[in-house]
Amino acid sequence: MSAQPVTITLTGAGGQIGYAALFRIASGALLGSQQSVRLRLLEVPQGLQAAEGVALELTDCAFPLLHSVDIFTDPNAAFEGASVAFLVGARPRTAGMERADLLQANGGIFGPQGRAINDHADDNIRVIVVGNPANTNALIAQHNAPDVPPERFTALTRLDHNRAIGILAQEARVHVSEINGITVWGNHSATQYPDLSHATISNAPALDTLDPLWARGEYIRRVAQRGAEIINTRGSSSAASAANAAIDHMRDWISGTPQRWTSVALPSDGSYGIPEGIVSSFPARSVDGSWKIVQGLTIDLFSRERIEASVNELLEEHNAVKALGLIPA
Ligand code: NAX
Repeated sequence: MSAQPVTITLTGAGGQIGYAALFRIASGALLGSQQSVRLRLLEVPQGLQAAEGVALELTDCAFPLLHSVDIFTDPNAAFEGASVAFLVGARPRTAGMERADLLQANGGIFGPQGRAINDHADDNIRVIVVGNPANTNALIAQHNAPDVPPERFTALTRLDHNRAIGILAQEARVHVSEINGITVWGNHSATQYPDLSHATISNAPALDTLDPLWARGEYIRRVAQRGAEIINTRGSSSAASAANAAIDHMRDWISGTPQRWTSVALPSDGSYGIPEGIVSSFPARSVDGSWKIVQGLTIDLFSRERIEASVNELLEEHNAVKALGLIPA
C-alpha cells in the first residue's frame, strides 16, 4: 500500500450523492486497492449532523484504505492539501426562483470554493463539479482560482454519457460493452445532445441499424429526461448512478480512459467551434493524466444544430454570471 494517503475533499457530504460516493471511494473504487485516502468533508451547518452520521458509518466499515475522515464548514480548511475534489453540494432551484437568482446563490458557493481551492489545494488538484447547474458552477469556481490551470476544473456529464450507453444497449438488446463512440455534447441540462453519429453497436454504425426517428428523436429526449424519469419512478433524484458516474470520471481522469472515449464537461479550447472558455461537454480521452478532446469527428447539420442549441444556453449562463459579477467581465 502507498504510504502517503491521497487527500480527497467532497462537498455536500450529508446529502444523498455524498452518501452513495463516500463508501465506494473509501473502499478503493476511485484509486485502487493499494492507495489509502484521507477524506475531508465540507457541509453547511444544517448538513453537519448528517455528515457526522456518514463519518460514523465510515468508521464502522473499518476500511483498510481509509486513513481519516474530517468534517468542516469552512472551505479553506476543507480543501487544505486536496488533490481530488468532488463539488457536490449546491443550492437547488426552489419554487419562484429565476435563473439569475439560482446563479447568484450558486455563485455564493462556487466562488468561495474556487478561491479556497486556489489558496489551499495541492498543485495537482483535479476538480469535478456535480452540483447543478454543474457546467456554470464549474466555470464560476474556475474563474475564482486564477493560479490553477483552467483544465483542472470539470463538470459531470458522465452520468448523461452512461445513461446514453445504457439506454442504447437496452434498445439494441446488446451488452453495454458492445456500444462505442457515443458523445454527449453541451450542457448538463435538457438541451444536452447525446450524439449517435459516430456510435457503433457490435462494431457496426449504430445509425445503420436503428430506426432514425428513434435515434434522433425519442432517444435524445429519453437520455436528456432520464433524471426526471428517475425522480418520477424512484421518488427522489439519481444518487447512486450520479455518484458512480462522478467516480468513473475522476478514476478515468487519473488512471486513463480505456480504448473508448467518454464525455466530459471542460473549459472549451475552441474545438468544434464551441466558444473558448465555456464549460461544455465534449468527447474526451484521458491521456497521461489530462483530458484531451477527441478531434476530427464529422458533425452533420442535425448535430450542429443540436450542439449549437445547448452551447447557446451555456453562453446565456456565461453572460448571466458575468453580468452578476460572479466571474470577471
Ligand atoms: P442533497 O440535497 O441530497 O445533498 C446536497 C448536500 O449539499 C446537502 O447535505 C447540503 O447541506 C449540502 N450543501 C449545500 N450547500 C453546500 C455548501 N455550500 N457547501 C457544502 N455543502 C453544501 O442533493 P444530492 O442529491 O446529493 O445532489 C447534489 C447535487 O447534484 C444537486 O445540485 C443536484 O442537482 C446535482 N446532480 C447533478 C447531476 C449531474 O449529472 N451533474 C446528477 C445528479 C444530481 O441531480
